[in-house]
Amino acid sequence: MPPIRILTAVPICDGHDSAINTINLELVRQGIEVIYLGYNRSAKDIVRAAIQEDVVAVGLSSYNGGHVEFFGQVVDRLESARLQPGVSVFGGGGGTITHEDAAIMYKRGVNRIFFAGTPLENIAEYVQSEFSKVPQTGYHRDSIEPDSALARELTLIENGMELPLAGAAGKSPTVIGFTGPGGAGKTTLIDELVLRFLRSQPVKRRVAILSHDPSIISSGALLGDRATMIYSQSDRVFMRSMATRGTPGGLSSSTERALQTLIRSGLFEFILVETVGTGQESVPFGIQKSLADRVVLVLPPDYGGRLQLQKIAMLDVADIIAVNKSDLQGVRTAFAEIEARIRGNKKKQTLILTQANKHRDLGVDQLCNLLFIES
Ligand code: B12
Repeated sequence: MPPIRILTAVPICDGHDSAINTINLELVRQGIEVIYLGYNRSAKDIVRAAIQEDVVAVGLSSYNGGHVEFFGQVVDRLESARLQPGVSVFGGGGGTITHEDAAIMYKRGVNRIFFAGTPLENIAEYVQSEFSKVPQTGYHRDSIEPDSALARELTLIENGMELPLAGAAGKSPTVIGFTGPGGAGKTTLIDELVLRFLRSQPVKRRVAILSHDPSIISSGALLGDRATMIYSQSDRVFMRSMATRGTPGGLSSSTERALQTLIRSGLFEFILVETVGTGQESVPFGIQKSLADRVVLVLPPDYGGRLQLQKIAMLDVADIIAVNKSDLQGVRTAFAEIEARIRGNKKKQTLILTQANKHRDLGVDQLCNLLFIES
């Protein structure tokens, strides 16, 4: 049985994320793949993410007092998307959600509310028993959401089904791979690049993100890159989170087919693929970079010294090396050491400094030009 995939989030004007963080971890431990969207999220953003991720259910953690209306809005929006089967909505909010409120919420279509004091195992049991048998085989044929069929196709691919490649092979989008160790800032960098894409390209143009996170031993996964994304919450962005499901090296065994499907959909100008945090010997897009047109290695300045650099295989393969977090100490040394390391490769490789957590960073602008304009 493929793992159950659900989306969790905290509503708009609500920063109480401690409960959902605890619940997410318990669900992951029980083998569930949890896509976490983060806190302060609108009903529109939640439903867009649920459709793109093709989840069976949405779990909301609400403490701001607006739960009756907010849960209802999420249910209504999901119903209007006409997905088959529909996506269930459940959640909790400790003592802020009374039994009377819950009764109204059930009438509006909410599947289940968990009250204060519920043991976490009960929540995990509910998710397992309620959603493990939801069939995800059809193509959302009646859905009015253009992304829903593509999202379902990606689910079928991930679950190991052999599908004919649909869609015409028209103008191919540029596939850009992003890799590097965990904590280098890959997700924030991608989000900043998306912001520049949305601002500089005509409004009809869209971008896709295929983002990977590791599965843990019991087969669950916390797919949390969406929670870091600010600008990628846009109808012009199709984002899909994939768990590695046991495949080592940074990507999933389904990545290649998922990429072919995104390419042939004809919907995107660029496809940005983010690997999990990788180790020294990883070359996730292949030595010949068969999986991406361009590959960006994102490194933090504190990689541990010149000797460590010799061991990073991606330094021989990447087209662009972005030393991110360029506000940190030691960045000048890092730049000089990496420059010396790649000089011997005698390849056309570009080395730049970026600070993705800063607005209008010139290094990110430069990276954006290299990838979106000069590509
Ligand atoms: C911790 C906490 C905080 C922390 C939040 C830390 C964080 N990052 O989450 C801090 C101190 C920062 C904080 C701040 C504020 N808080 Co506060 N906070 C709480 C507190 C004490 C606990 C909430 C909690 O995390 N519980 C732990 C969870 C695990 O247990 P639980 O709530 O019982 O939930 C169970 C089930 O409901 C279920 N569940 C919960 N969510 C979900 C989701 C899913 C998907 C599922 C399946 C189940 C589920 O699982 C749990 C298992 O038993 C509550 C009071 C309380 N006792 O509930 C107030 C409370 C929620 N806060 C409150 C307020 C007012 C605020 C502030 C506005 C205060 C202020 N004036 O600044 C700010 C706003 C913060 C913001 N940005 O939104 C009020 C809300 C009142 C309301 N809505 O009418 C409360 C109720 C306190 C009160 N009695 O006044 N808060």
